Amino acid sequence: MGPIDEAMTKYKKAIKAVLALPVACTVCYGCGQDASDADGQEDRKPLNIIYIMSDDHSYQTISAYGSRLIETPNIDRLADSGIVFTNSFVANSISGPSRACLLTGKHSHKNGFTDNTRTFDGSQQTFPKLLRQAGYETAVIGKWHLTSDPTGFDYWNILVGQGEYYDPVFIDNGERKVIHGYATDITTDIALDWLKNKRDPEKPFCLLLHHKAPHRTWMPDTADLGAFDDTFIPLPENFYDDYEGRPAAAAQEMEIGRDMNLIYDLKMADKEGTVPTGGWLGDYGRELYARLSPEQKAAWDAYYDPIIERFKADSLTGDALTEWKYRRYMRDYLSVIQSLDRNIGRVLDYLMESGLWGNTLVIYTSDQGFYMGEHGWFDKRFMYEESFRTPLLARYPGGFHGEVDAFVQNIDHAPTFLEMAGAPVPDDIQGGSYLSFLRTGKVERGKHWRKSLYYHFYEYPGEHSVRRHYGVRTDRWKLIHFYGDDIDCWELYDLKKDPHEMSNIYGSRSYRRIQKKLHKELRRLQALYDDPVEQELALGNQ
Ligand code: SGN
Ligand code: CA
Repeated sequence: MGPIDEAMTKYKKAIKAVLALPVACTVCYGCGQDASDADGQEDRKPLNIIYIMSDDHSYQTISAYGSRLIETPNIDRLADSGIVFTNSFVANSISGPSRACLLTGKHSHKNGFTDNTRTFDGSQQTFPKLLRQAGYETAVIGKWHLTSDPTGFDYWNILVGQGEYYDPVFIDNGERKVIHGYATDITTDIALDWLKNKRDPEKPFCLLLHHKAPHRTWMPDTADLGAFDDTFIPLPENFYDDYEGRPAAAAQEMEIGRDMNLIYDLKMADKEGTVPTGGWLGDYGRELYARLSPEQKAAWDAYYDPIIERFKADSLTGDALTEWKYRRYMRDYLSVIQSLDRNIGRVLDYLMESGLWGNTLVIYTSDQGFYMGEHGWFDKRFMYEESFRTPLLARYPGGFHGEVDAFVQNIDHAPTFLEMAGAPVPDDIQGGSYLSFLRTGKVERGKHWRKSLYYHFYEYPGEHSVRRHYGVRTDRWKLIHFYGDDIDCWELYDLKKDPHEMSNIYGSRSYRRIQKKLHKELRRLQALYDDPVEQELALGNQ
């Protein structure tokens, strides 16, 4: 065990000891004690909610999920005293749609925000509006990405569109302001300021704290440049995938080797301009660099210039170039996570210092998962595991501590928060409340929990060329239908035998029975969620 490992073990022990301290108060919003512990009864006042969501953070890069690439000690603090959901998924693996699912508790075809080109209809029912009616104060800070202005929030201060890493523009309740600094720090500063100085301390609150990090193009904070240069980064087992039997996987445009831009994504903009820009993306990459302040540029140059020189001297080609790109991508991505984790620590520290830790539900998740080189990819979109899954950790004061393997999906947050607030959950919400998992780790007695998940992705034609598809996943099987003018293809995976989804067994005689069962389950889910796509396609094909 090296010195860093030893320090980590000590740190984790110390944190566990603090978290295990007995606590007693039920009545106030600021004493720091676990609300439900005082007399063995539930809290009489509703808990606050802090929902922290990052953008494109893979479970593969969280130590609580067993990452060997990075330690995320602050995100792990939620695991140390709360729940790691080991089967957490999204309904549509892309930002805007994921956010619309969160707000409405409904699948994309019901909330209307099916892909990133849409504008969210802010007049519809959302959980922040319902929480407000139940007496909560609500705020959203950071990435919003739904085009229309937020509705249902007492306070909103959001990034424009995707947002920038450096000197980002925020829209503060309608007013645009450029803020000097690094997006993850600034988003956290704004959130802490709201918690400390702006909210009404008499009311329970719900804060949605949405980070831009670690979205493309993975620009680290100057403080974290080079933090992972000595980390061993192995290639994923299926890095060199040939996509045999999977035409949609073969048709994507998100391969690290072919599609990742040297300048835009990997920051190889040399001063002489000899590294080819690879089109407009590279030009845009040069612009991003040009926009840095002199101090930011100096830190950037000190780190990247020697790497650029070495890169030029090595003149890599073929697999060597692809693997170099992969490791550069990963080192930047991990550095961005380091800042994210540090900033989550700032929020948790404040909750502990202020006493809010004892009566606040804290969630950490991402808008979807992300490829860390699996199948040779970056980005998301597919119903394959790495992007269908999303990390989810939750710490409910006085609640369950451990792993929960029930299937949860991002449409479940809305009903959970409403139930927790004692507000009615409208019938048209499609997700289920996971409150009993938070409290006891189990499904409520006498109730059933889902055994299968429904997924539907729509953004095609679109960036990265992932075809439209829908599907069903059970604990062992996954059935997917890719559809559209240029594709009509079913895929079936046995996740037990083939966890990396390399072998499409659809149509194989030995799996005929399970295939039939999954088609039936898919039809059941499409009827349950009222998504008529399969019927529409069948009609179109007649
Ligand atoms: C941008 C990125 C894409 C990414 C989408 C969606 N390109 O368009 O790589 O898939 O966002 O991401 S970039 O050139 O602008 O970086 S999402 O998480 O916001 O849905
Ligand atoms: Ca995203």
